[in-house]
Amino acid sequence: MSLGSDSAKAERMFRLMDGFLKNDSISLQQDILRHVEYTVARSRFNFDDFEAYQALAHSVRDRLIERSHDTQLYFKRKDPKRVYFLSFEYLMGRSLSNSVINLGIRDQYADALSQLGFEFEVLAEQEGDAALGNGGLARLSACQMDSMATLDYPAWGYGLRYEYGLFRQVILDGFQHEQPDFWLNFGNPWETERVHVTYPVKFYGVVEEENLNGEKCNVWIPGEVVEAVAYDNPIPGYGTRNTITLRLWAGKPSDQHDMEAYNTGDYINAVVCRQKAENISSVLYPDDRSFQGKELRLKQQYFFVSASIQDIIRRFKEAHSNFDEFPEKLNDTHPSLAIAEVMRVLVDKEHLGWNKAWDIACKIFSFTIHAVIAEGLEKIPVDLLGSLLPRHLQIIYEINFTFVEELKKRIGLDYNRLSRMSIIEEGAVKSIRMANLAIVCSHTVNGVSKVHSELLKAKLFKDFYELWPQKFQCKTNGVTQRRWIVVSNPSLCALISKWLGTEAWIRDVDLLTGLRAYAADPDLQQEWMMVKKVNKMRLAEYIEAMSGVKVSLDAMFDVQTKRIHEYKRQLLNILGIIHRYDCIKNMEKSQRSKVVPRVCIIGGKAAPGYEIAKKIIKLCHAVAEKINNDTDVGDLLKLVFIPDYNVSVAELVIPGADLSQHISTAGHEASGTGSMKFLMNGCLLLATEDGSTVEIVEEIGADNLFLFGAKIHEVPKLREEGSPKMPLQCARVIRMVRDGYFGFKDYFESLCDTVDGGKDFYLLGSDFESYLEAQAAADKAFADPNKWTQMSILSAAGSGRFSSDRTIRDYAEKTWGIEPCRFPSDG
Ligand code: B1N
Repeated sequence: MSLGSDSAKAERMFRLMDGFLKNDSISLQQDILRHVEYTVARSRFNFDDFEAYQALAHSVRDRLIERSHDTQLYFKRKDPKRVYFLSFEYLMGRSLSNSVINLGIRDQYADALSQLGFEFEVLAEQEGDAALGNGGLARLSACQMDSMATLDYPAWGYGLRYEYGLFRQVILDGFQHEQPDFWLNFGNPWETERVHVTYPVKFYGVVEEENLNGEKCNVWIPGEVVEAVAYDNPIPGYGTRNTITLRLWAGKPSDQHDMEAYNTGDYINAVVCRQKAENISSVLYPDDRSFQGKELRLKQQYFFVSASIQDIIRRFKEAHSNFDEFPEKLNDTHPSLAIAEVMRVLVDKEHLGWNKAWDIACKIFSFTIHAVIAEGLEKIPVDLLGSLLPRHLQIIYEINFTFVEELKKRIGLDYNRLSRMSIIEEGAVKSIRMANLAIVCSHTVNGVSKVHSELLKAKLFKDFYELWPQKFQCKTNGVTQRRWIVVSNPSLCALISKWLGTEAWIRDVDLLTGLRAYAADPDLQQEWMMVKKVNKMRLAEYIEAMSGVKVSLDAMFDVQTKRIHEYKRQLLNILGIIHRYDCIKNMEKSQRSKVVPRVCIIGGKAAPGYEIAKKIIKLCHAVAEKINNDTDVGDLLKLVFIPDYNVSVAELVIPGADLSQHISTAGHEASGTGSMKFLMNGCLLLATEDGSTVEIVEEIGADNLFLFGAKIHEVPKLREEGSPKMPLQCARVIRMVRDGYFGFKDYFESLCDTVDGGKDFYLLGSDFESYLEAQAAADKAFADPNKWTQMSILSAAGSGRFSSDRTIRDYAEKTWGIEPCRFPSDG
């Protein structure tokens, strides 16, 4: 029933539109053809796969919009407490398959398309990825949006609509090159530009003191104004009509600015200025570790925060006057300027007293931190902030002053501690510590796995933990089973539903534990192996198309795909592969039949300025070149690098993996979410006890994965010991690289130095032996297919705890205090 039907006018409109869109085969075909003719503007007698995809996407979009309208109206009517999720990055990937699956009409569309002579899967391949983020943090935001929609929470996501997403990785002669990601060039059928939802965002200028009704107040007179325009992206829930909104902001020139320029007759400059405004949201910073105090980055952060806060307050004021009723979630420190902005709006514009405004701010923010080490924390130089946002700098100083005064009362004049906790860092470059600002104002500070949360309390934010122990919580990350099983692994999805006798696990993932009862059942094992084989076949075809390397399906597919970082230790993996190669080469020919064949697959992007990471990519190619062309080795060992790893490549790679590696130096991965996706797909993990792996072990048992390496508490001592720990095997493979066995001798020198140059900061040497042992254990297990399959089933069966549904429910109940608000319909 339409929500608008309570008025006669709405009733009539509803009738005129013939009710809701219909999902029978003929209606869907008519719809697609109508979009071919009128939206794509091609003749319905002559259109290609891409145009068919566009028409299909528009037809799905219509249904999303319908549901999104219903949801928004329903939220408005019910007026529940809402949550606003602020993240600087989202890795949404493709939307088509995910949308039709969540809407529950995938089969109907597949049928309609086949009647028109098209195949759904082929058209789905036409879609490009929306890659508005770097890696784990950004994909986590996407998974959490899916869960918020599915669990019917009244939530909004906010972010930036980068015109260029994460760069495309092109490999030439084994070297990474970056190319811009023109993802909007062929249009984006999913978004709706809201030309009337725009807000001015101000920069630069000065702050002046003015007298308002006898009271002194600060007035910011900005020097530049840019308009933020909203682009709405519908996020459909699964098994519900609820469809929430991800609102992304893009920069456009402000009329205000243009008019002034026109008045002074500077027409050309006015037009050139239009370009400048659009630059704000033009490009995503492609680095997920090192923090650089760049002006454009800060501008982007404030632009996104200011537009979002204005939008939230506008929506809020439509029905309320008491400001402390909406919770906001800061995803890392990237949006933490929101705190200063809320204070500015409440004090300068709403004219609330400072204390009242601060009370409100402290009630609404919660903060999730994803960093592990101090170097990962954002610090904004005071000079930069002062010139770009002079009023915000004043506000932050004021917040800090009050905080430090309070702190003195609590802890006395312990100047070391006071200076560690201060929001302002004194030093060569005086800076704002954004994490400290976020902690001071937020009611909760969440870590993203148990060990990470403990590390925050014991190390990074020890002082704050001692002050406010109750603020510190753990919300272990999760991923959505809709994207990572239902969309990407349809055969496994069907198999699970068949054996559990229900599809309910797609909304209630704990039901997956039901598979444990059948883990030793030969029939399930047989079917499970078949599913893996089909997925390996798909992956093998892709590998051959991308790299020309033919791989054997009987080999173990051993995958490490993630951003390239020294701490993630792709180098350890490659050195292990060289060792394996060396062993095969030096083995008696008769012994070779005992070797478990492997296809080693590595993929991931290096930040453009990260030299060592780029050398790791080159080394991978150089080693692959040698191994793959060595007839002595044949199918016993292959190494392939998958270029341009992104969400849609992950959807192909993960279901086809037998083994996956999560081998960061202990204490360096805050959580890691890739492992959860592999786990759900029945892939066995070879891992260090870091981040969320520790909880995965709790859930599936140490017998069902291959653990190795130093534990977190052992790392500092091992670092002190340094190179003496370097085992012979490791020294030998490094020597091979140094001696030019794989070519590029000089180029790899500095890479080798990171291991045997005396520091070995990431402990490749000291973990090398146990890494090889874990690899040997994996080989042994793989040689027994029934045992392996049982472990695989138990991995998937234990993956329920790592669903983002669990994470989001936890946030909603324990942190945000919000409740589901479900549109009353079974559609
Ligand atoms: O966030 C993920 C975790 O699973 C990973 O362990 C963690 O490394 C990752 C600056 C980051 N931490 N920090 C970032 C991203 C973008 C950027 O511009 C930092 N990403 C992580 C999800 O919790």
